[in-house]
Amino acid sequence: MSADFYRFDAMLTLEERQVRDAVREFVEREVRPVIGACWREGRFPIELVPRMAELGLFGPTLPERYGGLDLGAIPYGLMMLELERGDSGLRSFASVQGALAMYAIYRYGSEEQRQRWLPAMARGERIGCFGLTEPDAGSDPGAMRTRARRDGDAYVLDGAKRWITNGSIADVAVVWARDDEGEVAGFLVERGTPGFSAPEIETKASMRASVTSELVLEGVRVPADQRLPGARGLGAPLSCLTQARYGIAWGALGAAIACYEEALAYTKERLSFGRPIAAAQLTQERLVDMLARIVRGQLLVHRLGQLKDAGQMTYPQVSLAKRENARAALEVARMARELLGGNGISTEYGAFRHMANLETVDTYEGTYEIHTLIVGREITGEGAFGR
Ligand code: TGC
Ligand code: FAD
Repeated sequence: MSADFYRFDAMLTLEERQVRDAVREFVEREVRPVIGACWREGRFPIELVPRMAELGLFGPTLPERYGGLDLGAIPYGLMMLELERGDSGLRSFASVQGALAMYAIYRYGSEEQRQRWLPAMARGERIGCFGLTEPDAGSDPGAMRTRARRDGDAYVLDGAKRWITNGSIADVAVVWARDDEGEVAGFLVERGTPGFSAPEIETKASMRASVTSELVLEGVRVPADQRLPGARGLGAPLSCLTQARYGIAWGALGAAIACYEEALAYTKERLSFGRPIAAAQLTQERLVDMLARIVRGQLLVHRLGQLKDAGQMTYPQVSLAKRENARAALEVARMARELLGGNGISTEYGAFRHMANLETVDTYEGTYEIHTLIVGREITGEGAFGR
């Protein structure tokens, strides 16, 4: 029995199933066999990037003239789900490349900036990152300290970003900073620009098959035409987060489904006290709890996708879905790890790796608490963030 308990499949169109199947097959054939070792070694499998590009995983909802596939929200979500069935780190790569860096350039960039970066990024020939979080400004990005001072025909950037996915391997960093007027603005900072470096964070016990970095900006001179002309104010980077959070709400379910399927198969095979552990009532309760979270999550993101395509999706709706599905997936992974007993802590199985990754998924792109407060503000009209 797969995780498709409510015939979710039947809600999908033929095109949606084809897109999903292509990514599923890639993950089965090319990701699953190597990902446990990559994770153990703390290595992002960068050799998979060209194949991911071929599958259209980078910016697939963007128009074809920029290298996208003009895909709708549901097939995009299915892509993220299947990718994260393999590993959250791979989905993170695609989210940052497509929904954060490419989306920022698409939505706020000049035509020249779009032409220069988007098709090459869609082909996976150029890698992007998105620098919003700082050492002292994570949940509250409005408290950012990075500054962009105008100096003739350039801006001079000073500051630091932290926890930046793809940072050390990126050709271009979308960096958010306050300008002389105190407005949040976006800048395209290219690798190799003097004063700019991106040291990798090597201490992660989560997302080990993903590159995460600091961005150091010390007097970095960026030509004025590398400012994103359409981005003014904090709403610009936050609107990019809405795109990525949407994909994460789908993606997290992929990790949950991988954990559920692994635990179900394992408990049917594994004997204890002379019978499969799947025959124990307590095991069945766990399995049903896992399945229930997955089914709820599937229905939630499918409806969210419909709203997105209809142009009716609001960012608090996205917050609710990210909050629920990231937390549900983490709970599913924890239950799977437990059901696998000692094997549950081994990277020969997926449960622990997914569980550790999902600790990040629950935190990044807005923590559980921040999404609670976003939805809380929406329904009460009262902001409770503290500022
Ligand atoms: P606030 O007054 O609420 O908002 C300022 C302006 O922005 C608008 N806005 C949004 N627009 C689109 N989408 C959203 N999600 C938006 N959230 C807010 C808002 O309407 C307002 O517009 P306007 O026209 O009225 O000016 O700003 P605030 O400073 O009070 O902040 C609110 C808060 C806490 C919700 C926001 O700061 C927040 O979302 N914090 C969480 C930060 C976060 O999620 N960081 C993620 C960094 S990127 C990342 O983690 C990548 S990991 C990716 C991967 O590897 O997959
Ligand atoms: P804090 O903001 O310091 O929060 C700490 C705790 O306090 C949390 O539990 C939080 O919920 C709670 N808290 C904070 N404020 C409140 C409040 N008002 N009420 C109640 N509780 C509160 N960022 C990027 O910009 N780009 C990236 O590519 C990126 N990739 C990432 C990859 C990884 C592996 C990780 C771990 C993070 C990444 N991030 C990235 C950063 C991520 O978005 C932040 O870690 C996240 O937004 C939380 O910020 P923080 O770590 O500073 O935690």
